[in-house]
Amino acid sequence: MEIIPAIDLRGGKCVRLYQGDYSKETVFSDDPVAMALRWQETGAQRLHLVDLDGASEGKPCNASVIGAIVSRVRIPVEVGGGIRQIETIRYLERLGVARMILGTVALEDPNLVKEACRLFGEKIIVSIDARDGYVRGRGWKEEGKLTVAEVIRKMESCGVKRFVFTDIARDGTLTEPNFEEIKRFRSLTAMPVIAAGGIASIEHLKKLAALGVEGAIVGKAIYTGDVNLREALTAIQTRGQKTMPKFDEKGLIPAVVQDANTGEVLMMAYMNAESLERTRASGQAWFWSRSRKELWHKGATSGNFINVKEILIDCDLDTILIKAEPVGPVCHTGNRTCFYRRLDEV
Ligand code: AMZ
Repeated sequence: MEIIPAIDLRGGKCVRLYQGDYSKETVFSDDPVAMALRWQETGAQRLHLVDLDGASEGKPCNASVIGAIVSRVRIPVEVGGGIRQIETIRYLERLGVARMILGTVALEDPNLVKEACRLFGEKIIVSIDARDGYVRGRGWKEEGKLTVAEVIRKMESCGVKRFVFTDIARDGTLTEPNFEEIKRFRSLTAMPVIAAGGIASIEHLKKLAALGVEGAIVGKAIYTGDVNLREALTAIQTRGQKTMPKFDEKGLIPAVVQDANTGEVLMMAYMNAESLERTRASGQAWFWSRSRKELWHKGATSGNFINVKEILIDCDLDTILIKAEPVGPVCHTGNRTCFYRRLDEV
C-alpha cells in the first residue's frame, strides 16, 4: 500500500481543516514547497495536493504554489481542488502534475469527466468525499444528493480508473478511518481505491493495507507527529502498482497452490485482500470461503495447514500462485491433491 502525504493549500500556506470545515483551520507551514521536499526526503513516493481555495471557489487559486512544488520535487504529484474544466486539467498536466483529481464535476458534470478520461486516461482520478453516505462537492459545504454507490457506478461508466474515498466526518479528526465504509467502498468497485480521513496511527495504516486499498492519504497525523512518516513507510511495505493484485468485482482473486518441492498442483481457492494479508503475515495459507462467506484458515479444523514458501502473481496480476509445503493431504477427501480425478471419470 502506498502512503501518500497530503499538502492542503489555503492562501499559499499548508493547512489542515477539521472535517473539511473552512472555519476550523490549523496552519502547519508558511512554506508548502519546503514541506513537499521534507516529505520527499522522508521517503514518500507520491504527494497529494489539495487546493482548498480552489475547491471552494471552483477554480485553481494556489496554482503558483502547485507549480513551485511540482518543479522542485522528483516524485509524482496528484492535485485536486477547483478542477472544473478541461483547460484546467491541460494546464496542470503542462505544469507536470501526474494525476488530476476531480470532485465536484463528478457530481455536476459527468460528461466533462468522460471527456477528461478520454483525453487523459489514467491521469484522471475521481474523489468521492462522503458524509452520512452522500457525496459532497464544492468544498463539502452543501449536503450531498447522490449516494457513494451511485457516484461510483456513474463514474465507472465515464471511464474513471481510480478513486479516492474520503470520509468527511473523520477527516482531520485523528480518530480512526471508517474501516467499514472503506470496506464497503472496495466491494462496490474493482478499481483501485485510495482511502483518506481519520488516519492517526501506523496500526490504522496496517488495517487499511489489509482491506486491500491501493493507497492511504495521511494528513494531519504526519503534521502533529501522531504518525512518523518514515516509520510508517518502513512498516508498510510499499508495493508498486505493478504488483498490486487485481481482485475481481467481488473482491476475490483465485489462488493456485503448488507443492514447492515436487511442483504438483494441489488445490485452488479464492483469496480476498484480508486473507492474502493474513497469508503474508502468518506464513500459512488463508482463503475466503465463498460458501461460508468467511475467512478460512486452511487446516484450522483438520490440522492440514499449508506452509507458504513463496507467493507469486501472474503476468496480468489476476491469479496468485502459492508455492507451499503442505502439512498433510490438502484435499478434504484425504487425497494429497484436490486434482486426483480425470474429468472423464467424474
Ligand atoms: O476539506 C475540504 N472542505 C475539501 C477538500 N479537501 N473540499 C474539497 N476537498 C478536496 C477533495 C478533492 O481532492 O477531496 O478537493 C478536491 C475536489 O475539488 P473539486 O473542486 O473538484 O470539488
